[in-house]
Amino acid sequence: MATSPGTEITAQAPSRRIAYSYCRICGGTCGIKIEMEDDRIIKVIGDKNNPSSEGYTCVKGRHIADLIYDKDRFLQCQRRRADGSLEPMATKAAVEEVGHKLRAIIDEHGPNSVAVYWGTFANMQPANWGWVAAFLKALKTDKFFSIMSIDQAPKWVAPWRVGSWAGGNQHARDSDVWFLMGINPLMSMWSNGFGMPHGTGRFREAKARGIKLIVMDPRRSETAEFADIHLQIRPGTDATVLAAMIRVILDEDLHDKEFCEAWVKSGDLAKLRAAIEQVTPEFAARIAGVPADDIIAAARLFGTGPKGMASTGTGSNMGPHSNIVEHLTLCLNIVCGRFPREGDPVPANVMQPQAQPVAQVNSPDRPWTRGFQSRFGYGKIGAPFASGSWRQELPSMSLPDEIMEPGEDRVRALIVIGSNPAGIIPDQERTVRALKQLELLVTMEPLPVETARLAHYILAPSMWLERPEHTSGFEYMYDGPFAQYTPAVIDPPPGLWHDWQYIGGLAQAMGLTLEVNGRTYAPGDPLPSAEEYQKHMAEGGRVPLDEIKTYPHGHMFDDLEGAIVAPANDASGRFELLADDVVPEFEAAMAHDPTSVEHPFILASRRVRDTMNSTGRRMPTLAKKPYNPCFMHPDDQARVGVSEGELVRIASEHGVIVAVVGTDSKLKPGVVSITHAYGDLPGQDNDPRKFGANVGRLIPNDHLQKVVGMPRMTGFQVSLEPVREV
Ligand SMILES: Nc1nc2c(c(=O)[nH]1)N[C@H]1C(S)=C(S)[C@@H](COP(=O)(O)OP(=O)(O)OC[C@H]3O[C@@H](n4cnc5c(=O)[nH]c(N)nc54)[C@H](O)[C@@H]3O)O[C@H]1N2
Ligand SMILES: Nc1nc2c(c(=O)[nH]1)N[C@H]1C(S)=C(S)[C@@H](COP(=O)(O)OP(=O)(O)OC[C@H]3O[C@@H](n4cnc5c(=O)[nH]c(N)nc54)[C@H](O)[C@@H]3O)O[C@H]1N2
Ligand code: SF4
Ligand SMILES: [Mo]
Repeated sequence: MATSPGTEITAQAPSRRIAYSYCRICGGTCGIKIEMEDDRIIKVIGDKNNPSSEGYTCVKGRHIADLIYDKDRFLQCQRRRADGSLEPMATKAAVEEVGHKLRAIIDEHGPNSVAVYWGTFANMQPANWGWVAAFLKALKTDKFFSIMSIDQAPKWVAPWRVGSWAGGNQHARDSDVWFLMGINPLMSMWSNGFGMPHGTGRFREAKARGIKLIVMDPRRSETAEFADIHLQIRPGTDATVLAAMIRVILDEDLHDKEFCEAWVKSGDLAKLRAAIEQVTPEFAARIAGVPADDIIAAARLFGTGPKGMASTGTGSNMGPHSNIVEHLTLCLNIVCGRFPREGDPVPANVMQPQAQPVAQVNSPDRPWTRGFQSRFGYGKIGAPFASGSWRQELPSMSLPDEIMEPGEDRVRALIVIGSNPAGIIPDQERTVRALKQLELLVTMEPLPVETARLAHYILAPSMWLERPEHTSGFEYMYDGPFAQYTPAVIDPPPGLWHDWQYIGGLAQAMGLTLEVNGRTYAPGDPLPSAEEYQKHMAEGGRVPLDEIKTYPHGHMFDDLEGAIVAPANDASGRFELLADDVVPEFEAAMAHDPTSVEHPFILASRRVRDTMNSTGRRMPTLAKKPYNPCFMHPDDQARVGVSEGELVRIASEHGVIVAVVGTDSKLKPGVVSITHAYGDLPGQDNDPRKFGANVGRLIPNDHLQKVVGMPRMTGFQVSLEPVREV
């Protein structure tokens, strides 16, 4: 019998295989089950057997392969020709050419003429941390910048100025109350002490266990839906509400007197109380636009505890007085004594060494006043008191000045790792103008985003599932002692390197010797393989990597014992609740009154599920629309005279953008909310329906917050008017 045409051709069945791994698009690190045909990913779903994420994934994770196979991905390194077009280059040749150019710039202008910019996807690969730290050290440059200084940098300022508790933090798992401000972990997976939520299950469990939730957010966010008390404030008014809550707690004697007596600088409690004398719940209610009774109820609920902390996210850390918001959050936790005490258990680390918590205060310090001081008035700042922290950086908002202002140590070359600064640093026009003045802009970037379109060289990296990786760097985010290792599920496109290999390669091409994880790599030395390096990184962890590898779905190491908080060995440290240099900022925050200005709307920052900052924004399988709507309450749409899908002109004190109207009835009326990292390069994005709008253009580069220069990215006044299309 003759075979029909086609049967012969398919005689060899495609080879199918299943792999387990975890998604690395956001900090959720959700377990995934990957189906492949002939080594090409055809389907990704949640891994039900992953004990951390329990099968949860979001649309981004399920479509991770679409990003990896994006038709616009750079499959080779690129060099820009004089006519502006790109030409592909062999990887090694590109690395050597860039290395030699960097060397020449440093030889002529000194190490501080070369800067490094570190972004979200540098951070999402813990392998980068050691290599970049070693690279910066070998380069001898002070010019390191990262997204942290336009993200949650007040978390670096406040604990240095107030002091920090060496005994660690309390955990939501066994707390009675938790206060979440300006954070939406159900969507962002950014947990900040609450434990990665992975869908609504964890919140339901926590609520069933009896935890009370206070959520402060101008939007009835996915997280706020679970709140016992939702303080739907005007954006930018967090500090006033926090001050009023502290006032209620002190006046009603709900604070932890013993803790304050032992650990707060003598007289500081009275000093703080005197400073908030005017900030009654009624006063805060008027500023924030919420009932005074709700502020009082939130203060009582939190103050009664007895256990549980207040924690903040970007919404609270991006406002006009963000240093003070974080300061008062810390004060609230201190006043209520919400820290583990001597003898209390602290959760176990798995792949990280277990630090010994101690029941004492690390006294305030101001490390930014020592060492390198930039021409623009900044010292270097990094995470306080974190053991092994390598980040010491300058504010993002000073990068344009560093590039554009003539001077001895002007930045002439910039190496960008996993970031899109041309799209995400506020005051986009100024940022882009600066980037265009660089002699050398090199970006490690898989996609033709704004920064890549300005770069002289693009070093094309591997992407998520093309790398072996483990979760050691995310341990602090999990709800329990979880760890997972994943091999590379597919190979990177031929010839492409991992980001950290580019760093190692650039160093070698520059003649630099790097010391990484106790090993030395001189020019010409072979770099470790990706698997070997994962092993180096796991050295010193509590559970050996080989054991972690036996659990392909990851494992909750519930048997591991945590640490016990040790008695103080130096009880002299004290928290300072209102140091002299904090007072002017504090007074300005308390004077903040958004009701006193003419413009009728306040803009709030937000994230959306479909995209990770600028990643995925024009991916039709991910983002429902290729633009970022300006979300408005239906009442506000009627007020302005616009409806969903129409265009609206948004004007701030600094700039004007045109966006497409979206509807969100969960927003506080009077507040509009729009996500960042959309739009295009200035002058190239005439169609908001195709590209969206860049919110950063509404924000001035005014270095608003002391120490880190955080700009005001939420809680600023805008006016809206319809754009009549013909
Ligand atoms: N899907 C998705 N996930 C992400 C990201 C993403 O782009 N998409 N980005 C990642 C990054 S880089 C980060 S840093 C984290 C951030 O994680 P989160 O801080 O949780 O970020 P958001 O989801 O924007 O939540 C911030 C909340 O603050 C509210 N808000 C805005 N202004 C104010 C204000 O003035 N005061 C108060 N109290 N609330 C305010 C907003 O309405 C919003 O609900 O998320 C990460 N995860
Ligand atoms: N107005 C306003 N501005 C904001 C914010 C806001 O809320 N409002 N949020 C701020 C915050 S919190 C942050 S974190 C920043 C985000 O700023 P960025 O970190 O710059 O934002 P991303 O879009 O996540 O940029 C990451 C880049 O890495 C690329 N990438 C993806 N995978 C890889 C990889 O494996 N290797 C490498 N080398 N690159 C990869 C992506 O294509 C993308 O271009 O934006 C900040 N800017
Ligand atoms: S992007 Fe989605 S699937 Fe991936 S880790 Fe984050 S929440 Fe999980
Ligand atoms: Mo961020």
